Amino acid sequence: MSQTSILGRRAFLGATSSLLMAQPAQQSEAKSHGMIVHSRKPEDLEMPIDGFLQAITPIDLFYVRSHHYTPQVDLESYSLKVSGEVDKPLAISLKDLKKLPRVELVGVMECAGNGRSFYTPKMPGLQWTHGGVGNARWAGVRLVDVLKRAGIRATGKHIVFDGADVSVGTMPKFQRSIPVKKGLDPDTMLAFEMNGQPLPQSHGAPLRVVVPGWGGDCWVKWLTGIQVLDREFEGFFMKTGYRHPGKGVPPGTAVDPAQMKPVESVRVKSVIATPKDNMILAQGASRIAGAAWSGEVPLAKVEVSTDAGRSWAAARLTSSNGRWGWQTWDFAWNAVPGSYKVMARATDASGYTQPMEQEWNPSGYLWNVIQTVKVDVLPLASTAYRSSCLGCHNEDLIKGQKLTRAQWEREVDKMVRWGAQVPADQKANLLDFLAARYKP
Ligand code: HEC
Ligand SMILES: Nc1nc2c(c(=O)[nH]1)N[C@H]1C(S)=C(S)[C@@H](COP(=O)(O)O)O[C@H]1N2
Ligand SMILES: [Mo]
Repeated sequence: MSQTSILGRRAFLGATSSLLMAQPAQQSEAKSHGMIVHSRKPEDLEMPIDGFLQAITPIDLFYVRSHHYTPQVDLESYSLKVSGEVDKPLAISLKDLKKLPRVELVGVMECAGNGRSFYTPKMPGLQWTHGGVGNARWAGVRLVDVLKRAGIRATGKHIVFDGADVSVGTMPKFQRSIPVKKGLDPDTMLAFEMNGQPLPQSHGAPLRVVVPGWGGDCWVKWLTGIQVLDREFEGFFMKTGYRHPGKGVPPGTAVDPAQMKPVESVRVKSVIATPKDNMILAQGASRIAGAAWSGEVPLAKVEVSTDAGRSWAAARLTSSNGRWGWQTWDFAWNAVPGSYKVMARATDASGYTQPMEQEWNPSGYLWNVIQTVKVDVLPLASTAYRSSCLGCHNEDLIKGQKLTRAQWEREVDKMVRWGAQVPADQKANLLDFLAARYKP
């Protein structure tokens, strides 16, 4: 309670003391266009569901998750400090960093809390739906090359990253450590480019960590410091935040943080971008499509069901984003009139498939329950409903009615007087449809 009021107050002061805060505020306005805004300051933006149709997420649709206000890092004075269990502590300028071999990969980054809003019972935290995830082309240098230059010692077991963002109030700094094994992986990067552009401010300019396959919380932004430790980092975001029991627990239970492990790999998951929930489709050829990804264990396949999970058929992967990227997928559906529960499920190379039921955990991390999209497929004739009735208003006005066929006829006649166009040969069909669907 007191935490929120502190935040609220600061946000308020920030907004009114115009000049000082003007720049970050404007930036989030620009970026938030077309996004689901969870918070403007700190900046927390979610990608809308259509984003899952894109093989690479454009920067202006890429989600943003910042625990603190977005810092502006001064490039002139910037240097990356490397310290701890190393023989030669370093302070490297960006220019020198860029002299190391350049590497690139397409990598999906998913916030550990993505999908939190779907858990029951609810828990505090950003109420992400599907879009706390994005897939970008990252370019930079290998973390291992930097660590080698600093002469990492055998005593080094964990690597903690520090960013330039300053804590809001007395909230702990955002710092995360990863085990040395993952840090030495040639795919773990320090990125200064995203989708061929200099890393944008919201995404960590000038430098961020890229930890392929692992939750976004490890991908520290505005990176200023790397410290090699002989044990796991003991800060708040390791010991209290971003911990998972490693299995489902009875919904609503409190679990001792000591019984949980830091979130590392994300889990295999697929999202349906089209059709959307509660859509009305015309019978015939229809497209079911979306994106799927996995973490440490590679994605193996995506399947689609149109009968609530009773039977499954393979979807076609339509991108080639490599080992760490998400893949877009597509399924050609010959839709016959009826009501459907459309689902997609992804399976990883170990044979693990997304679950049908939630496996609850206290902070609502790693949601990957199979998504269900309800759609109604109408006979071609009843598509008169779509073309004649959903032009001026949507279904909301119609849904609430419980009318007999005779009442529907009077209603349709009234709409025709108001400008609706109902072809004469389709009126009977339309009335059958309305009377069957919205009846007393
Ligand atoms: C030319 C525009 C237009 C079209 C097309 C149209 N409607 Fe309406 N409809 C309206 C308006 C305007 C209202 C009244 C909104 C209000 O008063 O809040 C309305 C209201 C309704 C209502 C709420 C009850 C009522 O009578 O106010 C129903 C049910 C309805 N429409 C059904 C239909 C059906 C079924 C069709 C297809 C045959 C249709 N509408 C097509 C304009 C249209
Ligand atoms: N310095 C810093 N790095 C950070 C964060 C942060 O708040 N501060 N948020 C982390 C979290 S929780 C996620 S999910 C990703 C989000 O990265 P994005 O905003 O580029 O999508 O950044 C991570 N890196
Ligand atoms: Mo996150």
